[in-house]
Amino acid sequence: MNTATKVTAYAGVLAIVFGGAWAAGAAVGPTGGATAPAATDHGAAQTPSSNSGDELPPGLSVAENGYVLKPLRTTATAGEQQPFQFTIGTPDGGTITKFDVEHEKRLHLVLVRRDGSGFQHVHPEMAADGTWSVPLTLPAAGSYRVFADFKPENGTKTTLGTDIQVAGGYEPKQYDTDTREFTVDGYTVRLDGELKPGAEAMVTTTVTKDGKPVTDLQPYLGANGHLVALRSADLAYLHVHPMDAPGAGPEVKFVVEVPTSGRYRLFLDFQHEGKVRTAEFTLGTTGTAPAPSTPSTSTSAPATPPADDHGGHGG
Ligand SMILES: [Cu+2]
Repeated sequence: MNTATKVTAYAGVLAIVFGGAWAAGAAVGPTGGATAPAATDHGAAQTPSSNSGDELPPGLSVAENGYVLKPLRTTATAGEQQPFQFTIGTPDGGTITKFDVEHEKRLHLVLVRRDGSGFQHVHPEMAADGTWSVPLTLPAAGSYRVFADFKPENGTKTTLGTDIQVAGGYEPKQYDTDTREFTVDGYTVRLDGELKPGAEAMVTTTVTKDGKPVTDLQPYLGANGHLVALRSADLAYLHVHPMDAPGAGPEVKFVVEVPTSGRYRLFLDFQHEGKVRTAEFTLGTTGTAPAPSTPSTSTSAPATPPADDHGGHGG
């Protein structure tokens, strides 16, 4: 137990003696999140729906909420399978070894090249000392963004990001037109719905094979599919909530929070006949952010931004 923790524990005892107001002050005291008190667990950091687009989305920083992503190496060789290893640490140099299971895993690792290509979603294994490891093959040169999505035990759900550099001739891809249909291994996946800046948007993905709807999708990470949405310009990692739906396809629906206008890359992992495949899409926002005080087309539209009653994001 470090000094800060001791101080807080002592403060907690005093708080019981001196009452509630004191407790509130102590709970957000000097611990900095590594020993995150319950008060911040579902607090301000988890309620992102300001309509301004100024709030920083997850995944843009290597350190947040009192956690630090520490890769052991930040370079890799194109086309070679190599272990990618990292720890989740605390600012004072500690290493976190206890994580909650979320979406069936203790940590989700998503990576994509900085141009928006080469998406991978893998699940590293953790050694007893807190070192996470996963074999990775990065197929081509470039800079790859890596996202670690996790929630330490008694901590805050967090997405941290860092980069892996792969030497060689880099031929970036340009995703500047909307792409709503993707074919992989004979499956065609379509994405319907519009992204509106500053609002939550529902998107529907539909999986077909040989022109027929697939109605026996298999659960993957606790849902019929798993969607990752990234802002193209900076690879911000957006809040996505899977929507409960009866049956097993062909439709899988998600709610995506789109903070700003611009273009987004969306990646759907779905499982059928024992194999997970990924469909990818490019989508620009349409329209403008809903103005809180301007009654427009809908007479029933609330004057306030849509409330985020979903808690954390569903990464
Ligand atoms: Cu995952």
